[in-house]
Amino acid sequence: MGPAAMASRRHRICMIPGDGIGPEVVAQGVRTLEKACAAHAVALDIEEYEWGAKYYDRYGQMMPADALSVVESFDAIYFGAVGSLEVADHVAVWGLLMPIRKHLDLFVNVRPIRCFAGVKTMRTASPQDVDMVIIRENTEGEYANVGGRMYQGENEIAVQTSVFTRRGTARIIDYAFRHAAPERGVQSITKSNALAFSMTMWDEVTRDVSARYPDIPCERLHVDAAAYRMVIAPHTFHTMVASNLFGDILSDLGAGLLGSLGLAASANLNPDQSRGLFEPVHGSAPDIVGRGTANPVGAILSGAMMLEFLGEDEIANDLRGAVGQVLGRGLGTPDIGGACSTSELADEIIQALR
Ligand code: GGG
Repeated sequence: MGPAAMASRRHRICMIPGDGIGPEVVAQGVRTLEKACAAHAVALDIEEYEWGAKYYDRYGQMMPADALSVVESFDAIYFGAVGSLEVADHVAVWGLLMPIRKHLDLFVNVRPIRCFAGVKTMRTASPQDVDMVIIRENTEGEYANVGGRMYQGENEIAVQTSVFTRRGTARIIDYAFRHAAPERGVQSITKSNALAFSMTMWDEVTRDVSARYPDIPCERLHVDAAAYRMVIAPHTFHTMVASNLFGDILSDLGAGLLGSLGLAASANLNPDQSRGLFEPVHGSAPDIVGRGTANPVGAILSGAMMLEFLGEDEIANDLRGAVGQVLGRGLGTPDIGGACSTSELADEIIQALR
C-alpha cells in the first residue's frame, strides 16, 4: 500500500493553475503541500482543471458552462493566477475568478501581511513589526460589475456603479471584529468625505457592528491616510477591513512592505458555508513566464491557508515554519534578491519540513 492509500484523512481539491506563472507556482505548491500532508497521513485528492486563457483560445470562454457546479463539489479550490496578453484583462478576470467568487459567495478575502526575517524590505528599521491582515470585501462594492458604455468617440459615456448592501457591508465588518486581536483592534477603511453614500453607510455599519464588540478598539481611517500610514507606521495596523477596491489596492501595498508581491498569500472564504478558494495575491506576471524564476512562496502559503481551512492546522504550521526557516537563511527567488529558481526554492522548503 502506498502512502496515499494509508491516509487517515483525505481532502478533495479542485486545482485551477490558470494563466502565466500560475501553473509554475501552483505545481511547486502542490509538491510542497503533498509532502507536508504525507507526514501526517493526510492525502489530497487533487483534480486539475486547465481553464484560463488557453481554454479561451480554443473555446471562446475562460471555463466551460458547467464549471461553477464542478467547483462547488470540492472541499476547497487551489488557484494560480488569471490574466494573459492574449485575452483582455477584464474578459479574463470576469470569465474565471470573479464568477467563482460570486457563485460560491466568497465574501471574505483574507490577505495576511507579515514580514519574514531574512527578506530585505524597503524599511531599514524593524521590518518584523509589520504584522497585519487585510480583510477585503470580495463580492460587491466597486467590483459589482454594474454599469455600461454608450456612444463612441468623443461623446462616449462610461458608467461604473458601486453596489454596497447593508447586509454585505455588515457581514464583512463583523468577520473582521470576530477575528481581531483585542489589544490591537480593527481599522475600518473608508472614504466617507468624498463617497458620501456608500462610505457613509460603511461608517454607520462599522459603528453598529463595533458596538457589539465593546472590548475591541475600532478606528476609522480614510483610505488615502491609511495608505500613507501603512508606509510610515505599519506597526499601527492589525486587522484592516476594507471594501473590494480599497482592499485590493492596500493589499498590494502591504505586499510591497513584505518585499515582494510573490510572498503574499490569500484566502477567499465563505465561513458560513465552509467554502474557500486559495490563491497567491500576485497575478499571472507575463513578463517572467517560463523563466523558472517566479516566487512560489505566495502559492505555498496560500496552500497553508487552505490546509488550515480544512482543519489541518498542524500541517499548515509545518509549512509556515519551513517557509520561515528557508527565507530566514537568506534563500529566495530573484524578486527578493535570491538566486534560487522556483523549483529550487520549493526543494529547500520541502527539505526544511520536519
Ligand atoms: N492570483 C490572483 C490573480 O490572478 N489576480 C488577478 C487579479 O487581478 N484579480 C482580481 C482580484 O483579485 O480582484
